[in-house]
Amino acid sequence: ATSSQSVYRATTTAPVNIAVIKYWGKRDTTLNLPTNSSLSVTLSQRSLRTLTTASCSSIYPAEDTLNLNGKPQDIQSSKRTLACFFPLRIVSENNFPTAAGLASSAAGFAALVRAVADLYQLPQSPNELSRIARQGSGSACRSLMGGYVAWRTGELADGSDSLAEEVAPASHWPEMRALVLVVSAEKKDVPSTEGMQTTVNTSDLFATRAQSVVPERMSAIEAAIQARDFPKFAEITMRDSNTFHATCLDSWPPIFYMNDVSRAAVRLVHDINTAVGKTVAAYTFDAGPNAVIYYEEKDSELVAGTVKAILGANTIGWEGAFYERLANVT
Ligand code: 2P0
Repeated sequence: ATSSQSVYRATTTAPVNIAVIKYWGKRDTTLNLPTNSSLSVTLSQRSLRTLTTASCSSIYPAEDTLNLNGKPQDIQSSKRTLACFFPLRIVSENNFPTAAGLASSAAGFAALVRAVADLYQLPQSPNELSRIARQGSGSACRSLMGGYVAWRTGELADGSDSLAEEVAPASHWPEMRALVLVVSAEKKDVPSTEGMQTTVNTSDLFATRAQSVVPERMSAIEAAIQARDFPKFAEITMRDSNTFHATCLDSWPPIFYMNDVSRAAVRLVHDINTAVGKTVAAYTFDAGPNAVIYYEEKDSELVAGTVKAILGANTIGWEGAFYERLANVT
């Protein structure tokens, strides 16, 4: 092919991140600015990841296209996708269920922004790219970095200081493990964007969570991560998941993301911790019934083994029921 017919391509992957301090609520829906800061653990890309190729060529038709999981997508009607776009052809694939509360939009928009930045060889740092990814999906800004990542709510009206930053690399706490329990691969009933605005507009508990509960938890969990204090990290993680789901229940009409299997996982984790007399496991749930259980490698047999033995029959998967991940990004 002559150079005028060349196709320029960049392929990248981005990981899923699972929040331990949850993002829920926007103070600006256009710029996608959150009402509170959040903090997450980035999972390894060995299984839960988005693979995206961005390409451009003079031989392509003028229109931008996006193909997700083998199907052409209607991007012209999706303002959030267009906000991240140049004239391009994008092909993206998740190796896990899309929109099932497994952070597919986080990995998806992070991979999209990174692929486009790589294609055009843009000099921006991951922190700067996080500002773009945030406008696709809030949680996506935290998937541009590995390890422990905070998304600072920021104070400026234009959102320029609402960015993600690495709190600690994965190598800081190499014993950390995450077990992803796939309870359902169905698309969630209430999409996050819609659910969080219902909560912002109707829940009485919400303001307390955003204004006083979360800021204290952010400092406390950052200190726990720096000190590799698993019991502290675990308690804050479990409490924040519970508070987030409490504001969902307090919304009007109420929003339910957890189901009976999710609640069985909560009880089981508390039973394990009570039985051994210390906190060795922590659960967290996003906008869906699937559980992520954090534990340390030394407790793998006890935690992952017990959870698999007791809840294995109640979980489903797309390649088996369990997905064990190191919180390491390559
Ligand atoms: C989080 N979640 O911090 C929280 C916890 C779900 C529960 O971020 O509207 O898909 O696209 O900015 O990022 C899911 O919400 O929402 C989410 P948008 P997003 O991970």
